[in-house]
Amino acid sequence: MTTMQLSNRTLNALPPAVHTPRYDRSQVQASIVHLGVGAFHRAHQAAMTEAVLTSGDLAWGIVGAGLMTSGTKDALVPQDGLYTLVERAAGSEKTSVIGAIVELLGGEADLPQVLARMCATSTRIVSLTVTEKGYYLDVASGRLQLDAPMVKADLASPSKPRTILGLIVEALRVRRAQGVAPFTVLSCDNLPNNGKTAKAAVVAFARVLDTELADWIAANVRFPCSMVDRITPATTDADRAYVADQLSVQDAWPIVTEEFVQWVIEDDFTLGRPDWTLGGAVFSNEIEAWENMKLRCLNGAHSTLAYVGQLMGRETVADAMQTPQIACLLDELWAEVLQVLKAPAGVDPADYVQQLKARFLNPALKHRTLQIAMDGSQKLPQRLLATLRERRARGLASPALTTAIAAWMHFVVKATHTSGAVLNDPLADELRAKAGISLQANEIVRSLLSISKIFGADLAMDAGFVAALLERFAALATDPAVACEPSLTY
Ligand code: CS2
Repeated sequence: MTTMQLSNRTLNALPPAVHTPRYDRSQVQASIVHLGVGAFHRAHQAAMTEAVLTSGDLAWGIVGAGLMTSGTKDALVPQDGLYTLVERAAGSEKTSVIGAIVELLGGEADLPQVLARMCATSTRIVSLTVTEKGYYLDVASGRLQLDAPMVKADLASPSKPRTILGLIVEALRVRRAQGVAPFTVLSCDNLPNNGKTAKAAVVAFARVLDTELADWIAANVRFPCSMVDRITPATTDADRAYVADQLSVQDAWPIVTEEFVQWVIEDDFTLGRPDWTLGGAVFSNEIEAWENMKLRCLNGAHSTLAYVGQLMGRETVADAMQTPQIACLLDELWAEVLQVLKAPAGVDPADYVQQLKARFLNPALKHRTLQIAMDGSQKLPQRLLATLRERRARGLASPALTTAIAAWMHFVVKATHTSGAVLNDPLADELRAKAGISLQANEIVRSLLSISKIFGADLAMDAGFVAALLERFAALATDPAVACEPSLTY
C-alpha cells in the first residue's frame, strides 16, 4: 500500500485517467465561505464550482468551514484542500481530484477565523449545508428555537457566535458598520423554500438583538432558494482503500457519490455569482416546485426506505429496493405523492420517479438506511406530512404515507427499548420519553403523534388518520413485509 499522500505536490503522480485541476490553484480567489463542509458539499457545490474554475474563472474559490468539528479540516489541510471525487454509475465511474476548496477551517477554535472570513470584503457568498437542524427552527411552526442552548448562548454573546445564525448576523452587522456590502446567503439544505427559511431564521435571530439590524437584513440581504440533489453516502474505510488503490496515493477523505447531480438555483445574488451552469446547474424562478418534487419524491421515499428497511434488516438503500414488498410500498407512496404534486413546468414527475428508482437501485452506492434514518423529527414534516395534509384536504386516504410514519414510530420505539441503541435526532430525549411511556401500541402512537413540533396539532385530532396510523403500526409489528404490500384501498 502506498504511503504517498494526495497534495499539490503529488498531483503529477496520479494515473492519467484521473481528472485533476487544470488551473493555477495559487491564483484562485477565495470568495465563497461555505458553512458545513461535509461530504454533500464536496460532492455537489464544490464539484460544480470546480467546473467554473476549470473554465478559467478563478474568482470563486471556497473557504470550507466545519462548525461542529475539525474533521474535514484535519483530513484535507495536509492535502492542500484536495480530495478525490468518485462519481459512480451502475457500470462505470469517473474519478476526479477537486481543487475548489482553497482554505479549510474547522471546530470551535477556528470560529473567530470563520467570522473574520465572512466579514472580509472579498467574501461575496456564504453558502450553507448544515442540515435541517442547523437552522434552529421548529419544523412544524417555523418559529426560531429561542430556548435551544446554542441559540441562547449566541444571543448572550453575539460577538462569539457558534451557530450559523449567530455567525451570519454578526458578520452582517460588522459589514454594515464598516460600509461593506452584504454577502448573499445561499442555503443548500433539503428544506422547502430553503432561502426563505434561512432568511426567516436569520432575521428572527437578529430581531432579538437589534430591531434595526433585523430590518436592514430583511431589506438588503439576498437569500436565494436552491434545490440540491446528489446522493452521497458517508465515506467508508473501504472507499478510502479503493481510492488509494486507484490513485496510488492516500486520500484521507475521498467522496464517493452517484453520477446524477442536480442544482436549481434562484438567480438572486447581490455581489455576483459563479456561472454554475458550467457544472450543470440551472437558474430558475420555480424553485418551490422543484424543491417540493425532490423533497416529496426523493427524500420522502428515502425516509420510507430507511425506516421500513431498518425494520426489515436492510442495511442499504439498494438492498431495501431489492425487497419486493418495499418496492411495492414505494410505488404506492409515489402514486400518493404524484396525485397531489404540482411539478415544475415541463417536467414529467412520472419520468422523475422512474429515474429515482434507477438511482436507488444503483448497486455501486452503499447508502446506509441508518444514515438516512437520522434526524427523523426534522425530516418527516416536509418529506411526508406535507403530502399527507394535501391529500387529507382532498379527502384522499394515504396508506403508504401512513405506513412510512408508522415505520418511523417503530424505529423510535426500537431505539428506545434496545439497550445501547443510539437515536440520532435533536429531539431524541423527547422522542424516547414519549415512546417509553407505555408498552401499549395505542398509547405509544398517540404519544408520539402529540409532539406538535413534528406533527402540528391537526393530525392528532383527525380520528380517521389516527385509526389508520394505529392499524399500520399494528400491521408493521405483526409482519413488516406483509404490511408493506399494496393496500389497494384507493
Ligand atoms: C437523504 C438525503 O440522508 C438523507 O436524509 O435523503 O441526504 C439525500 O441523499 C439527498 O437529499 C439527495 O440529494
